[in-house]
Amino acid sequence: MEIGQLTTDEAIALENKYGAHNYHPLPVVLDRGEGVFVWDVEGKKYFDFLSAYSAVNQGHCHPAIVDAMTEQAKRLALTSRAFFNSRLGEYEKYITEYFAFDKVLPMNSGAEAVETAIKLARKYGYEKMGVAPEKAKIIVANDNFHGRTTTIVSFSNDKDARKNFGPYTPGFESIPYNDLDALRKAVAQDNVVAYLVEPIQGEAGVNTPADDYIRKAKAICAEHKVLFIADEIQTGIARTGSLLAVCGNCTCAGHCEQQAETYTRPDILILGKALSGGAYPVSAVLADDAIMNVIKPGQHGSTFGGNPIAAAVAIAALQVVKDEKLAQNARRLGAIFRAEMIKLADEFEIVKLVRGRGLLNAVLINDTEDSSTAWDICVSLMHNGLLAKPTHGNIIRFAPPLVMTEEQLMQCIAIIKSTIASFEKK
Ligand code: IF1
Repeated sequence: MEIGQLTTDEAIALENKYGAHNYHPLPVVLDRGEGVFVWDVEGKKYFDFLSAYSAVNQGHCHPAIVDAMTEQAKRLALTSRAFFNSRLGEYEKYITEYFAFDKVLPMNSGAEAVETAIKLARKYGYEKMGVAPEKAKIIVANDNFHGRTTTIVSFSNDKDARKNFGPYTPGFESIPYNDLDALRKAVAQDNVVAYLVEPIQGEAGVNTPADDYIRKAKAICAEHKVLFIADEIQTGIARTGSLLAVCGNCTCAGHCEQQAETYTRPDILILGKALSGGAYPVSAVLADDAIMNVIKPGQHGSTFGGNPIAAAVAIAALQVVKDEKLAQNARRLGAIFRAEMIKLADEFEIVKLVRGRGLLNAVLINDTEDSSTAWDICVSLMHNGLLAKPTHGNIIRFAPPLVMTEEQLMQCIAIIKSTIASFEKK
């Protein structure tokens, strides 16, 4: 079957018949992507306002990233870590200097990197903090999303993500997000080794905490000698208008050697998604030697972790972020987007509010959690040439590639406005 010969209905029928039903996609079959645009199998063009959940920050099929990937794929794709390879050391130096940490542990998916951070924190707890064997406890936030492995869903309160996947991994305690008193109480307990948190909760509906929450949360962790682990898989790599969401409101909105006073340096930083610009599964855990060196040969790893293609792709993807000033663009366009969505909320009953930072935003639709309004609006947006998808309940996440121009953004805002207007109860 030639690429691009399938119709939308044929492609959907094949996925329904032969693929597990672990997703409920919008009824569109994408066939090509370039920058902020994607095309379906019938050649219809759309603005991508999801960016594969913030993996495609650099835009679809960015030439510099694709070239790096294809060049390396033609030279050496995979060696396993049984041997050294000519790209990994160069990448490890590049990324550790880029984010100012001593070391990186390269993995593939975000969940694998989160699992790596959990293992690192636990091992550090036993070997450096004197935590009693098997007693390590990690604090997490309610409504978290850190991936879908059995250990990670063990500390999820999302029933769909968790139900019937037990028995669950012990050693986790969940507290209210954006609640410093709850955190202070939790980390004061015995055997607590870390607090694992998203600087902005993406899946929870772009739940943005108080401006000083992350900074104060880290300070509380430091006071109790508990590791502060930032999951920046979705919020990192310029998405929120700075290099990392933990950069706070740093005005440089770029790569400032992380010396800005607003920067909250995590003890362990977790990256994924846009670390590869969406071209290849690449994730990473960064930490300083005191923490990272508790992992000795043979104690952790993966077949593809740190492979030459991932190394080449990640260098290219991070270079694009710097060269094209994506954080600055995300900051500027995000402010315009939220201002326009606030006007929408003022004008239309159906829009409750907008929230977010940079180009990670969400619009809360004024309807009951179980209503299909947000979904119906996204289907209409699709017909009108813009792809977005609801998160939980009636919240629509809007997250375009960070390479979007202001002119393109205004076109998208016009599409969103006219679509929302058509849903306003007459
Ligand atoms: C799905 C959600 C977003 C993440 C954070 C770790 C991971 C993710 C903060 C795991 C992944 C993806 C997973 C994808 C949909 C998407 C998602 F809806 F699931 F929650 F973005 F909000 N930490 N998020 O956001 O990374 O293993 O997927 O590479 O599973 O449906 P991964």
